[in-house]
Amino acid sequence: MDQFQDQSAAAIRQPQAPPVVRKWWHTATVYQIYPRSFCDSNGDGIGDIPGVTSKLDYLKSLGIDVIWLSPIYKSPMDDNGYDISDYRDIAPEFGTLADFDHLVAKARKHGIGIVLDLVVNHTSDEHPWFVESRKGPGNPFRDFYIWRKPAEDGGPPNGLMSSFGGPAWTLDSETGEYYLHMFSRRQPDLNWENPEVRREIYRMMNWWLERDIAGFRMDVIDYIGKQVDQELVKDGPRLHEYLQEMNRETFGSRNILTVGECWSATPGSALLYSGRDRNELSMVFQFEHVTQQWDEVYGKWRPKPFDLVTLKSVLSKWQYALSDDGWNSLFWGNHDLPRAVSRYGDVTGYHAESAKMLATVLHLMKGTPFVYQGEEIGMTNVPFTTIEQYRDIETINMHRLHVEAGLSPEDFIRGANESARDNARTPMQWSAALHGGFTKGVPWIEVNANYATINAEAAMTDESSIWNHYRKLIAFRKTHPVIVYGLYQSWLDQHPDVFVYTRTLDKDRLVVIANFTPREVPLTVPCELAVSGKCLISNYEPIDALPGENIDLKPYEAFAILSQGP
Ligand code: TEU
Ligand code: CA
Repeated sequence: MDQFQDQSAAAIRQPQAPPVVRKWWHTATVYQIYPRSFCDSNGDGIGDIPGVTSKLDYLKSLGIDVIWLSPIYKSPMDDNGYDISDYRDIAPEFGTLADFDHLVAKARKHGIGIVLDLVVNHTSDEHPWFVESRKGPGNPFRDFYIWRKPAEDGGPPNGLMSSFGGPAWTLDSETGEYYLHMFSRRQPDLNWENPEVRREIYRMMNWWLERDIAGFRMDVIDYIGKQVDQELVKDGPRLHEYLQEMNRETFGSRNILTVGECWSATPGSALLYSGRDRNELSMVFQFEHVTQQWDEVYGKWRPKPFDLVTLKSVLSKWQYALSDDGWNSLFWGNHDLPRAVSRYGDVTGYHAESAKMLATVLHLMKGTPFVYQGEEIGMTNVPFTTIEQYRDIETINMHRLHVEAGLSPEDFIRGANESARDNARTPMQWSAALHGGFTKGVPWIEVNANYATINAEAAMTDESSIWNHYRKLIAFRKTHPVIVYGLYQSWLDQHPDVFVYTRTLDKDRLVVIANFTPREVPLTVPCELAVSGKCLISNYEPIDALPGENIDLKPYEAFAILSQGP
């Protein structure tokens, strides 16, 4: 026992049987593709579906099972496709329906399923439903969206605010009423209380399911039960009723993966979404480990200093809460978040070590891991210096609002360098060729200048690369049930520098130890963790035994030791 071992009270939990119903996605690893930034096949500077298809061999050799494709539907691209104007067609810059069908079929041949992004909280203002809706109260589509009369002073009906800044209401001069948009004014919110809206969405979902997709990632799905007049948006009273209806009417009888994006999820609500008898979703994305790092006032634009004790407490809380029922998603990054290695690692001193450490910690937890494109080669945040280099509507809007409110442009850029969504959206770095091999034309957003050293081609030929580390972790999930179903327990919760946890299944025990700092850290190993076995993975020399005494961890050192009983 040492000073950091504070959990003797939480006596060692007894390993128990794995969940009765095993699902294919329990052993799967998902890879997220942001199509615009992945691979451009025709030189117009924009990634596209044939580009994705051309990289299936790459993804196969990484070992992933599922691709989550960010939206590829027809869209004016106000929010890069999260504003859909036709749910049953593909954006021309991304290709055609035939290209999509070809991708699905070819991916299946590689053993890879395609998960589509389902964006049904809102549409584009160019969607024919909205074009009709805004014609006026008599129109049959009026109630497809959320219209309200102005407040008495003529202003917005209430105080709801858009995620992208400013009021969530825009006055439509045509009819003198306001419509709701929780995101940009070009993304009007659908009215889920209208049964016809729900019916149309379910028909559309079934149309895609017939095309043999492997599932849906559901954009801001915790918004659909909103009660606008109560200013209640997330986790509204009818949310779970709608999800159960959706499940019944669409994918319930199919063996697919569904994951809801739920910024409001708590361990309690996650059990409602993903509990075994709930007939809702496979799992949700929760964001507590992300938002606990945000400033109370300025949010992500002024992140707090990294605090490992808090991060561990959040991740462990979720591991414990969904230990016997429900299922966790595991992720460090996505297309909205900064690059993981920039946020949690050290890109200057220990780029490879820290990227591998992060992968080790995440992939050996219980849940389904999600890898965001480029994470597997350690892509980093991009050091843009002016607002003109950014493309994201959120960043551009927030820049205007913050600068108007008195923030200096330099301070804003400093925050954007850490938190802007474009950090994740610079093109995938394939090789040391011009523009990182992403395009033969001019990329829609600048490539990160570090592509000369950080690129897939270099990573794949280097036995000790971050890429090969990911590859091993992804493969172990297939061969080691303890990674998939083992009981999770955390250790040394108050230790400020080191993350320690164990996974236990039958006679198998995995001990995972990770140093989250660029310093050497001496560690007193709790005697319960003394083990000898074999080193499953490490980012320095393999270690296959732990004495129940002091060890010295190298900067960002992370390893896992597997002991298998008789
Ligand atoms: O994101 C939901 C969302 O709330 C984000 O806007 C989030 O608050 C922000 O990115 C944090 O920095 C989803 C999609 O993932 C995002 O890309 C879309 O812009 C948004 O919905 C609207 O569809
Ligand atoms: Ca293209």
